[in-house]
Amino acid sequence: MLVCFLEVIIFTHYNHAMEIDKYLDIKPEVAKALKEGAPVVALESTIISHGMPYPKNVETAKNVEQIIRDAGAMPATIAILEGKIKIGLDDKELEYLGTATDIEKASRRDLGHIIAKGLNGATTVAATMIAADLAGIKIFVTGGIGGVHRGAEKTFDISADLQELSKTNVAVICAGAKSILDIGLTLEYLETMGVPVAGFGTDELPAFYTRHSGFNTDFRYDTAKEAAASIKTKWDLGLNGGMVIGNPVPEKFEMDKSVIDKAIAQALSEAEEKGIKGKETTPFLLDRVKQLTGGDSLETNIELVFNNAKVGADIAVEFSKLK
Ligand code: PSU
Ligand code: MN
Repeated sequence: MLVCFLEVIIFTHYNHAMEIDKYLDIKPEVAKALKEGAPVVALESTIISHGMPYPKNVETAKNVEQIIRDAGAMPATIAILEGKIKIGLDDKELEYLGTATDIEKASRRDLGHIIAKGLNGATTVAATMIAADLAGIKIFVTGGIGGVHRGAEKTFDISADLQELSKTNVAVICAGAKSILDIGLTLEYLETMGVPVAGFGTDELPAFYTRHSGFNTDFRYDTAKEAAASIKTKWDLGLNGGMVIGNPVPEKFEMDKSVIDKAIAQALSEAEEKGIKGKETTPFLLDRVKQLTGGDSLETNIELVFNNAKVGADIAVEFSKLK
């Protein structure tokens, strides 16, 4: 009876693994690093397809990968291409993501549909976490996470990124959340869902373009080693879910708070006027803020991602030593 029970468990588990394999396409150098337990860093693709203009988007994606390699880790940019979950992209694929117009924004809800139809998708934070977890990657670097939108008490607009952080075991290194969101409510939501939020070298959650949001984080880590130990301990305790590590943009690339606040206020009122809803909201706001602030915000955006890549790679290196 026990043997039979175990067989069912093992068989079901094996079957699930087989089914996943047919959807996943892991780049050989990434597969090798994972097999050896070497440090690997996941990267999202929405930032390439929807977040920055060409050619800066592709240039940035390549530079981010190089920064991660230089810090001793293996980069794995994640996207859905022709219905396959690609873990690790080559230069041609990065170029395609940065130029093509048939790339859908893919979050948790969209994955099954996009993959079944053989379509292309740029993965959000939530979807990148899911894909990274399937491949066995535990550390993920991005620019900013989604969150609770301003006025969410009326619109119910809360990013699926937050639910994902409560259940999928991937740590996210980011520059906090843009103030297109309600940062205070985002932190309340994460607290309710049991997601730890830490500042890297700061007591505050950064506000993406600026180093300060006025909201303190729960914890502060000053070294990659401390951050890695905290992540490892959480999962050792069986506490599922991710962790947010907020890394502020370097001071010399920070934006002027009044400039960015003004652009955000205008973008929000335009979104309301136009009745923008659902998955269009975040891309609309990001795009308007970008246009209203001109080249400055793009420069800041690029620099903060570089900074996150270095810190994320250092954390991945420390994390790999703990296993
Ligand atoms: N915030 C940013 N830049 C981004 C995003 C958010 O500052 O590129 C993207 C990320 O991919 C994030 C997604 O996961 O938007 C959240 O979208 P939504 O709010 O629709 O869940
Ligand atoms: Mn939303």
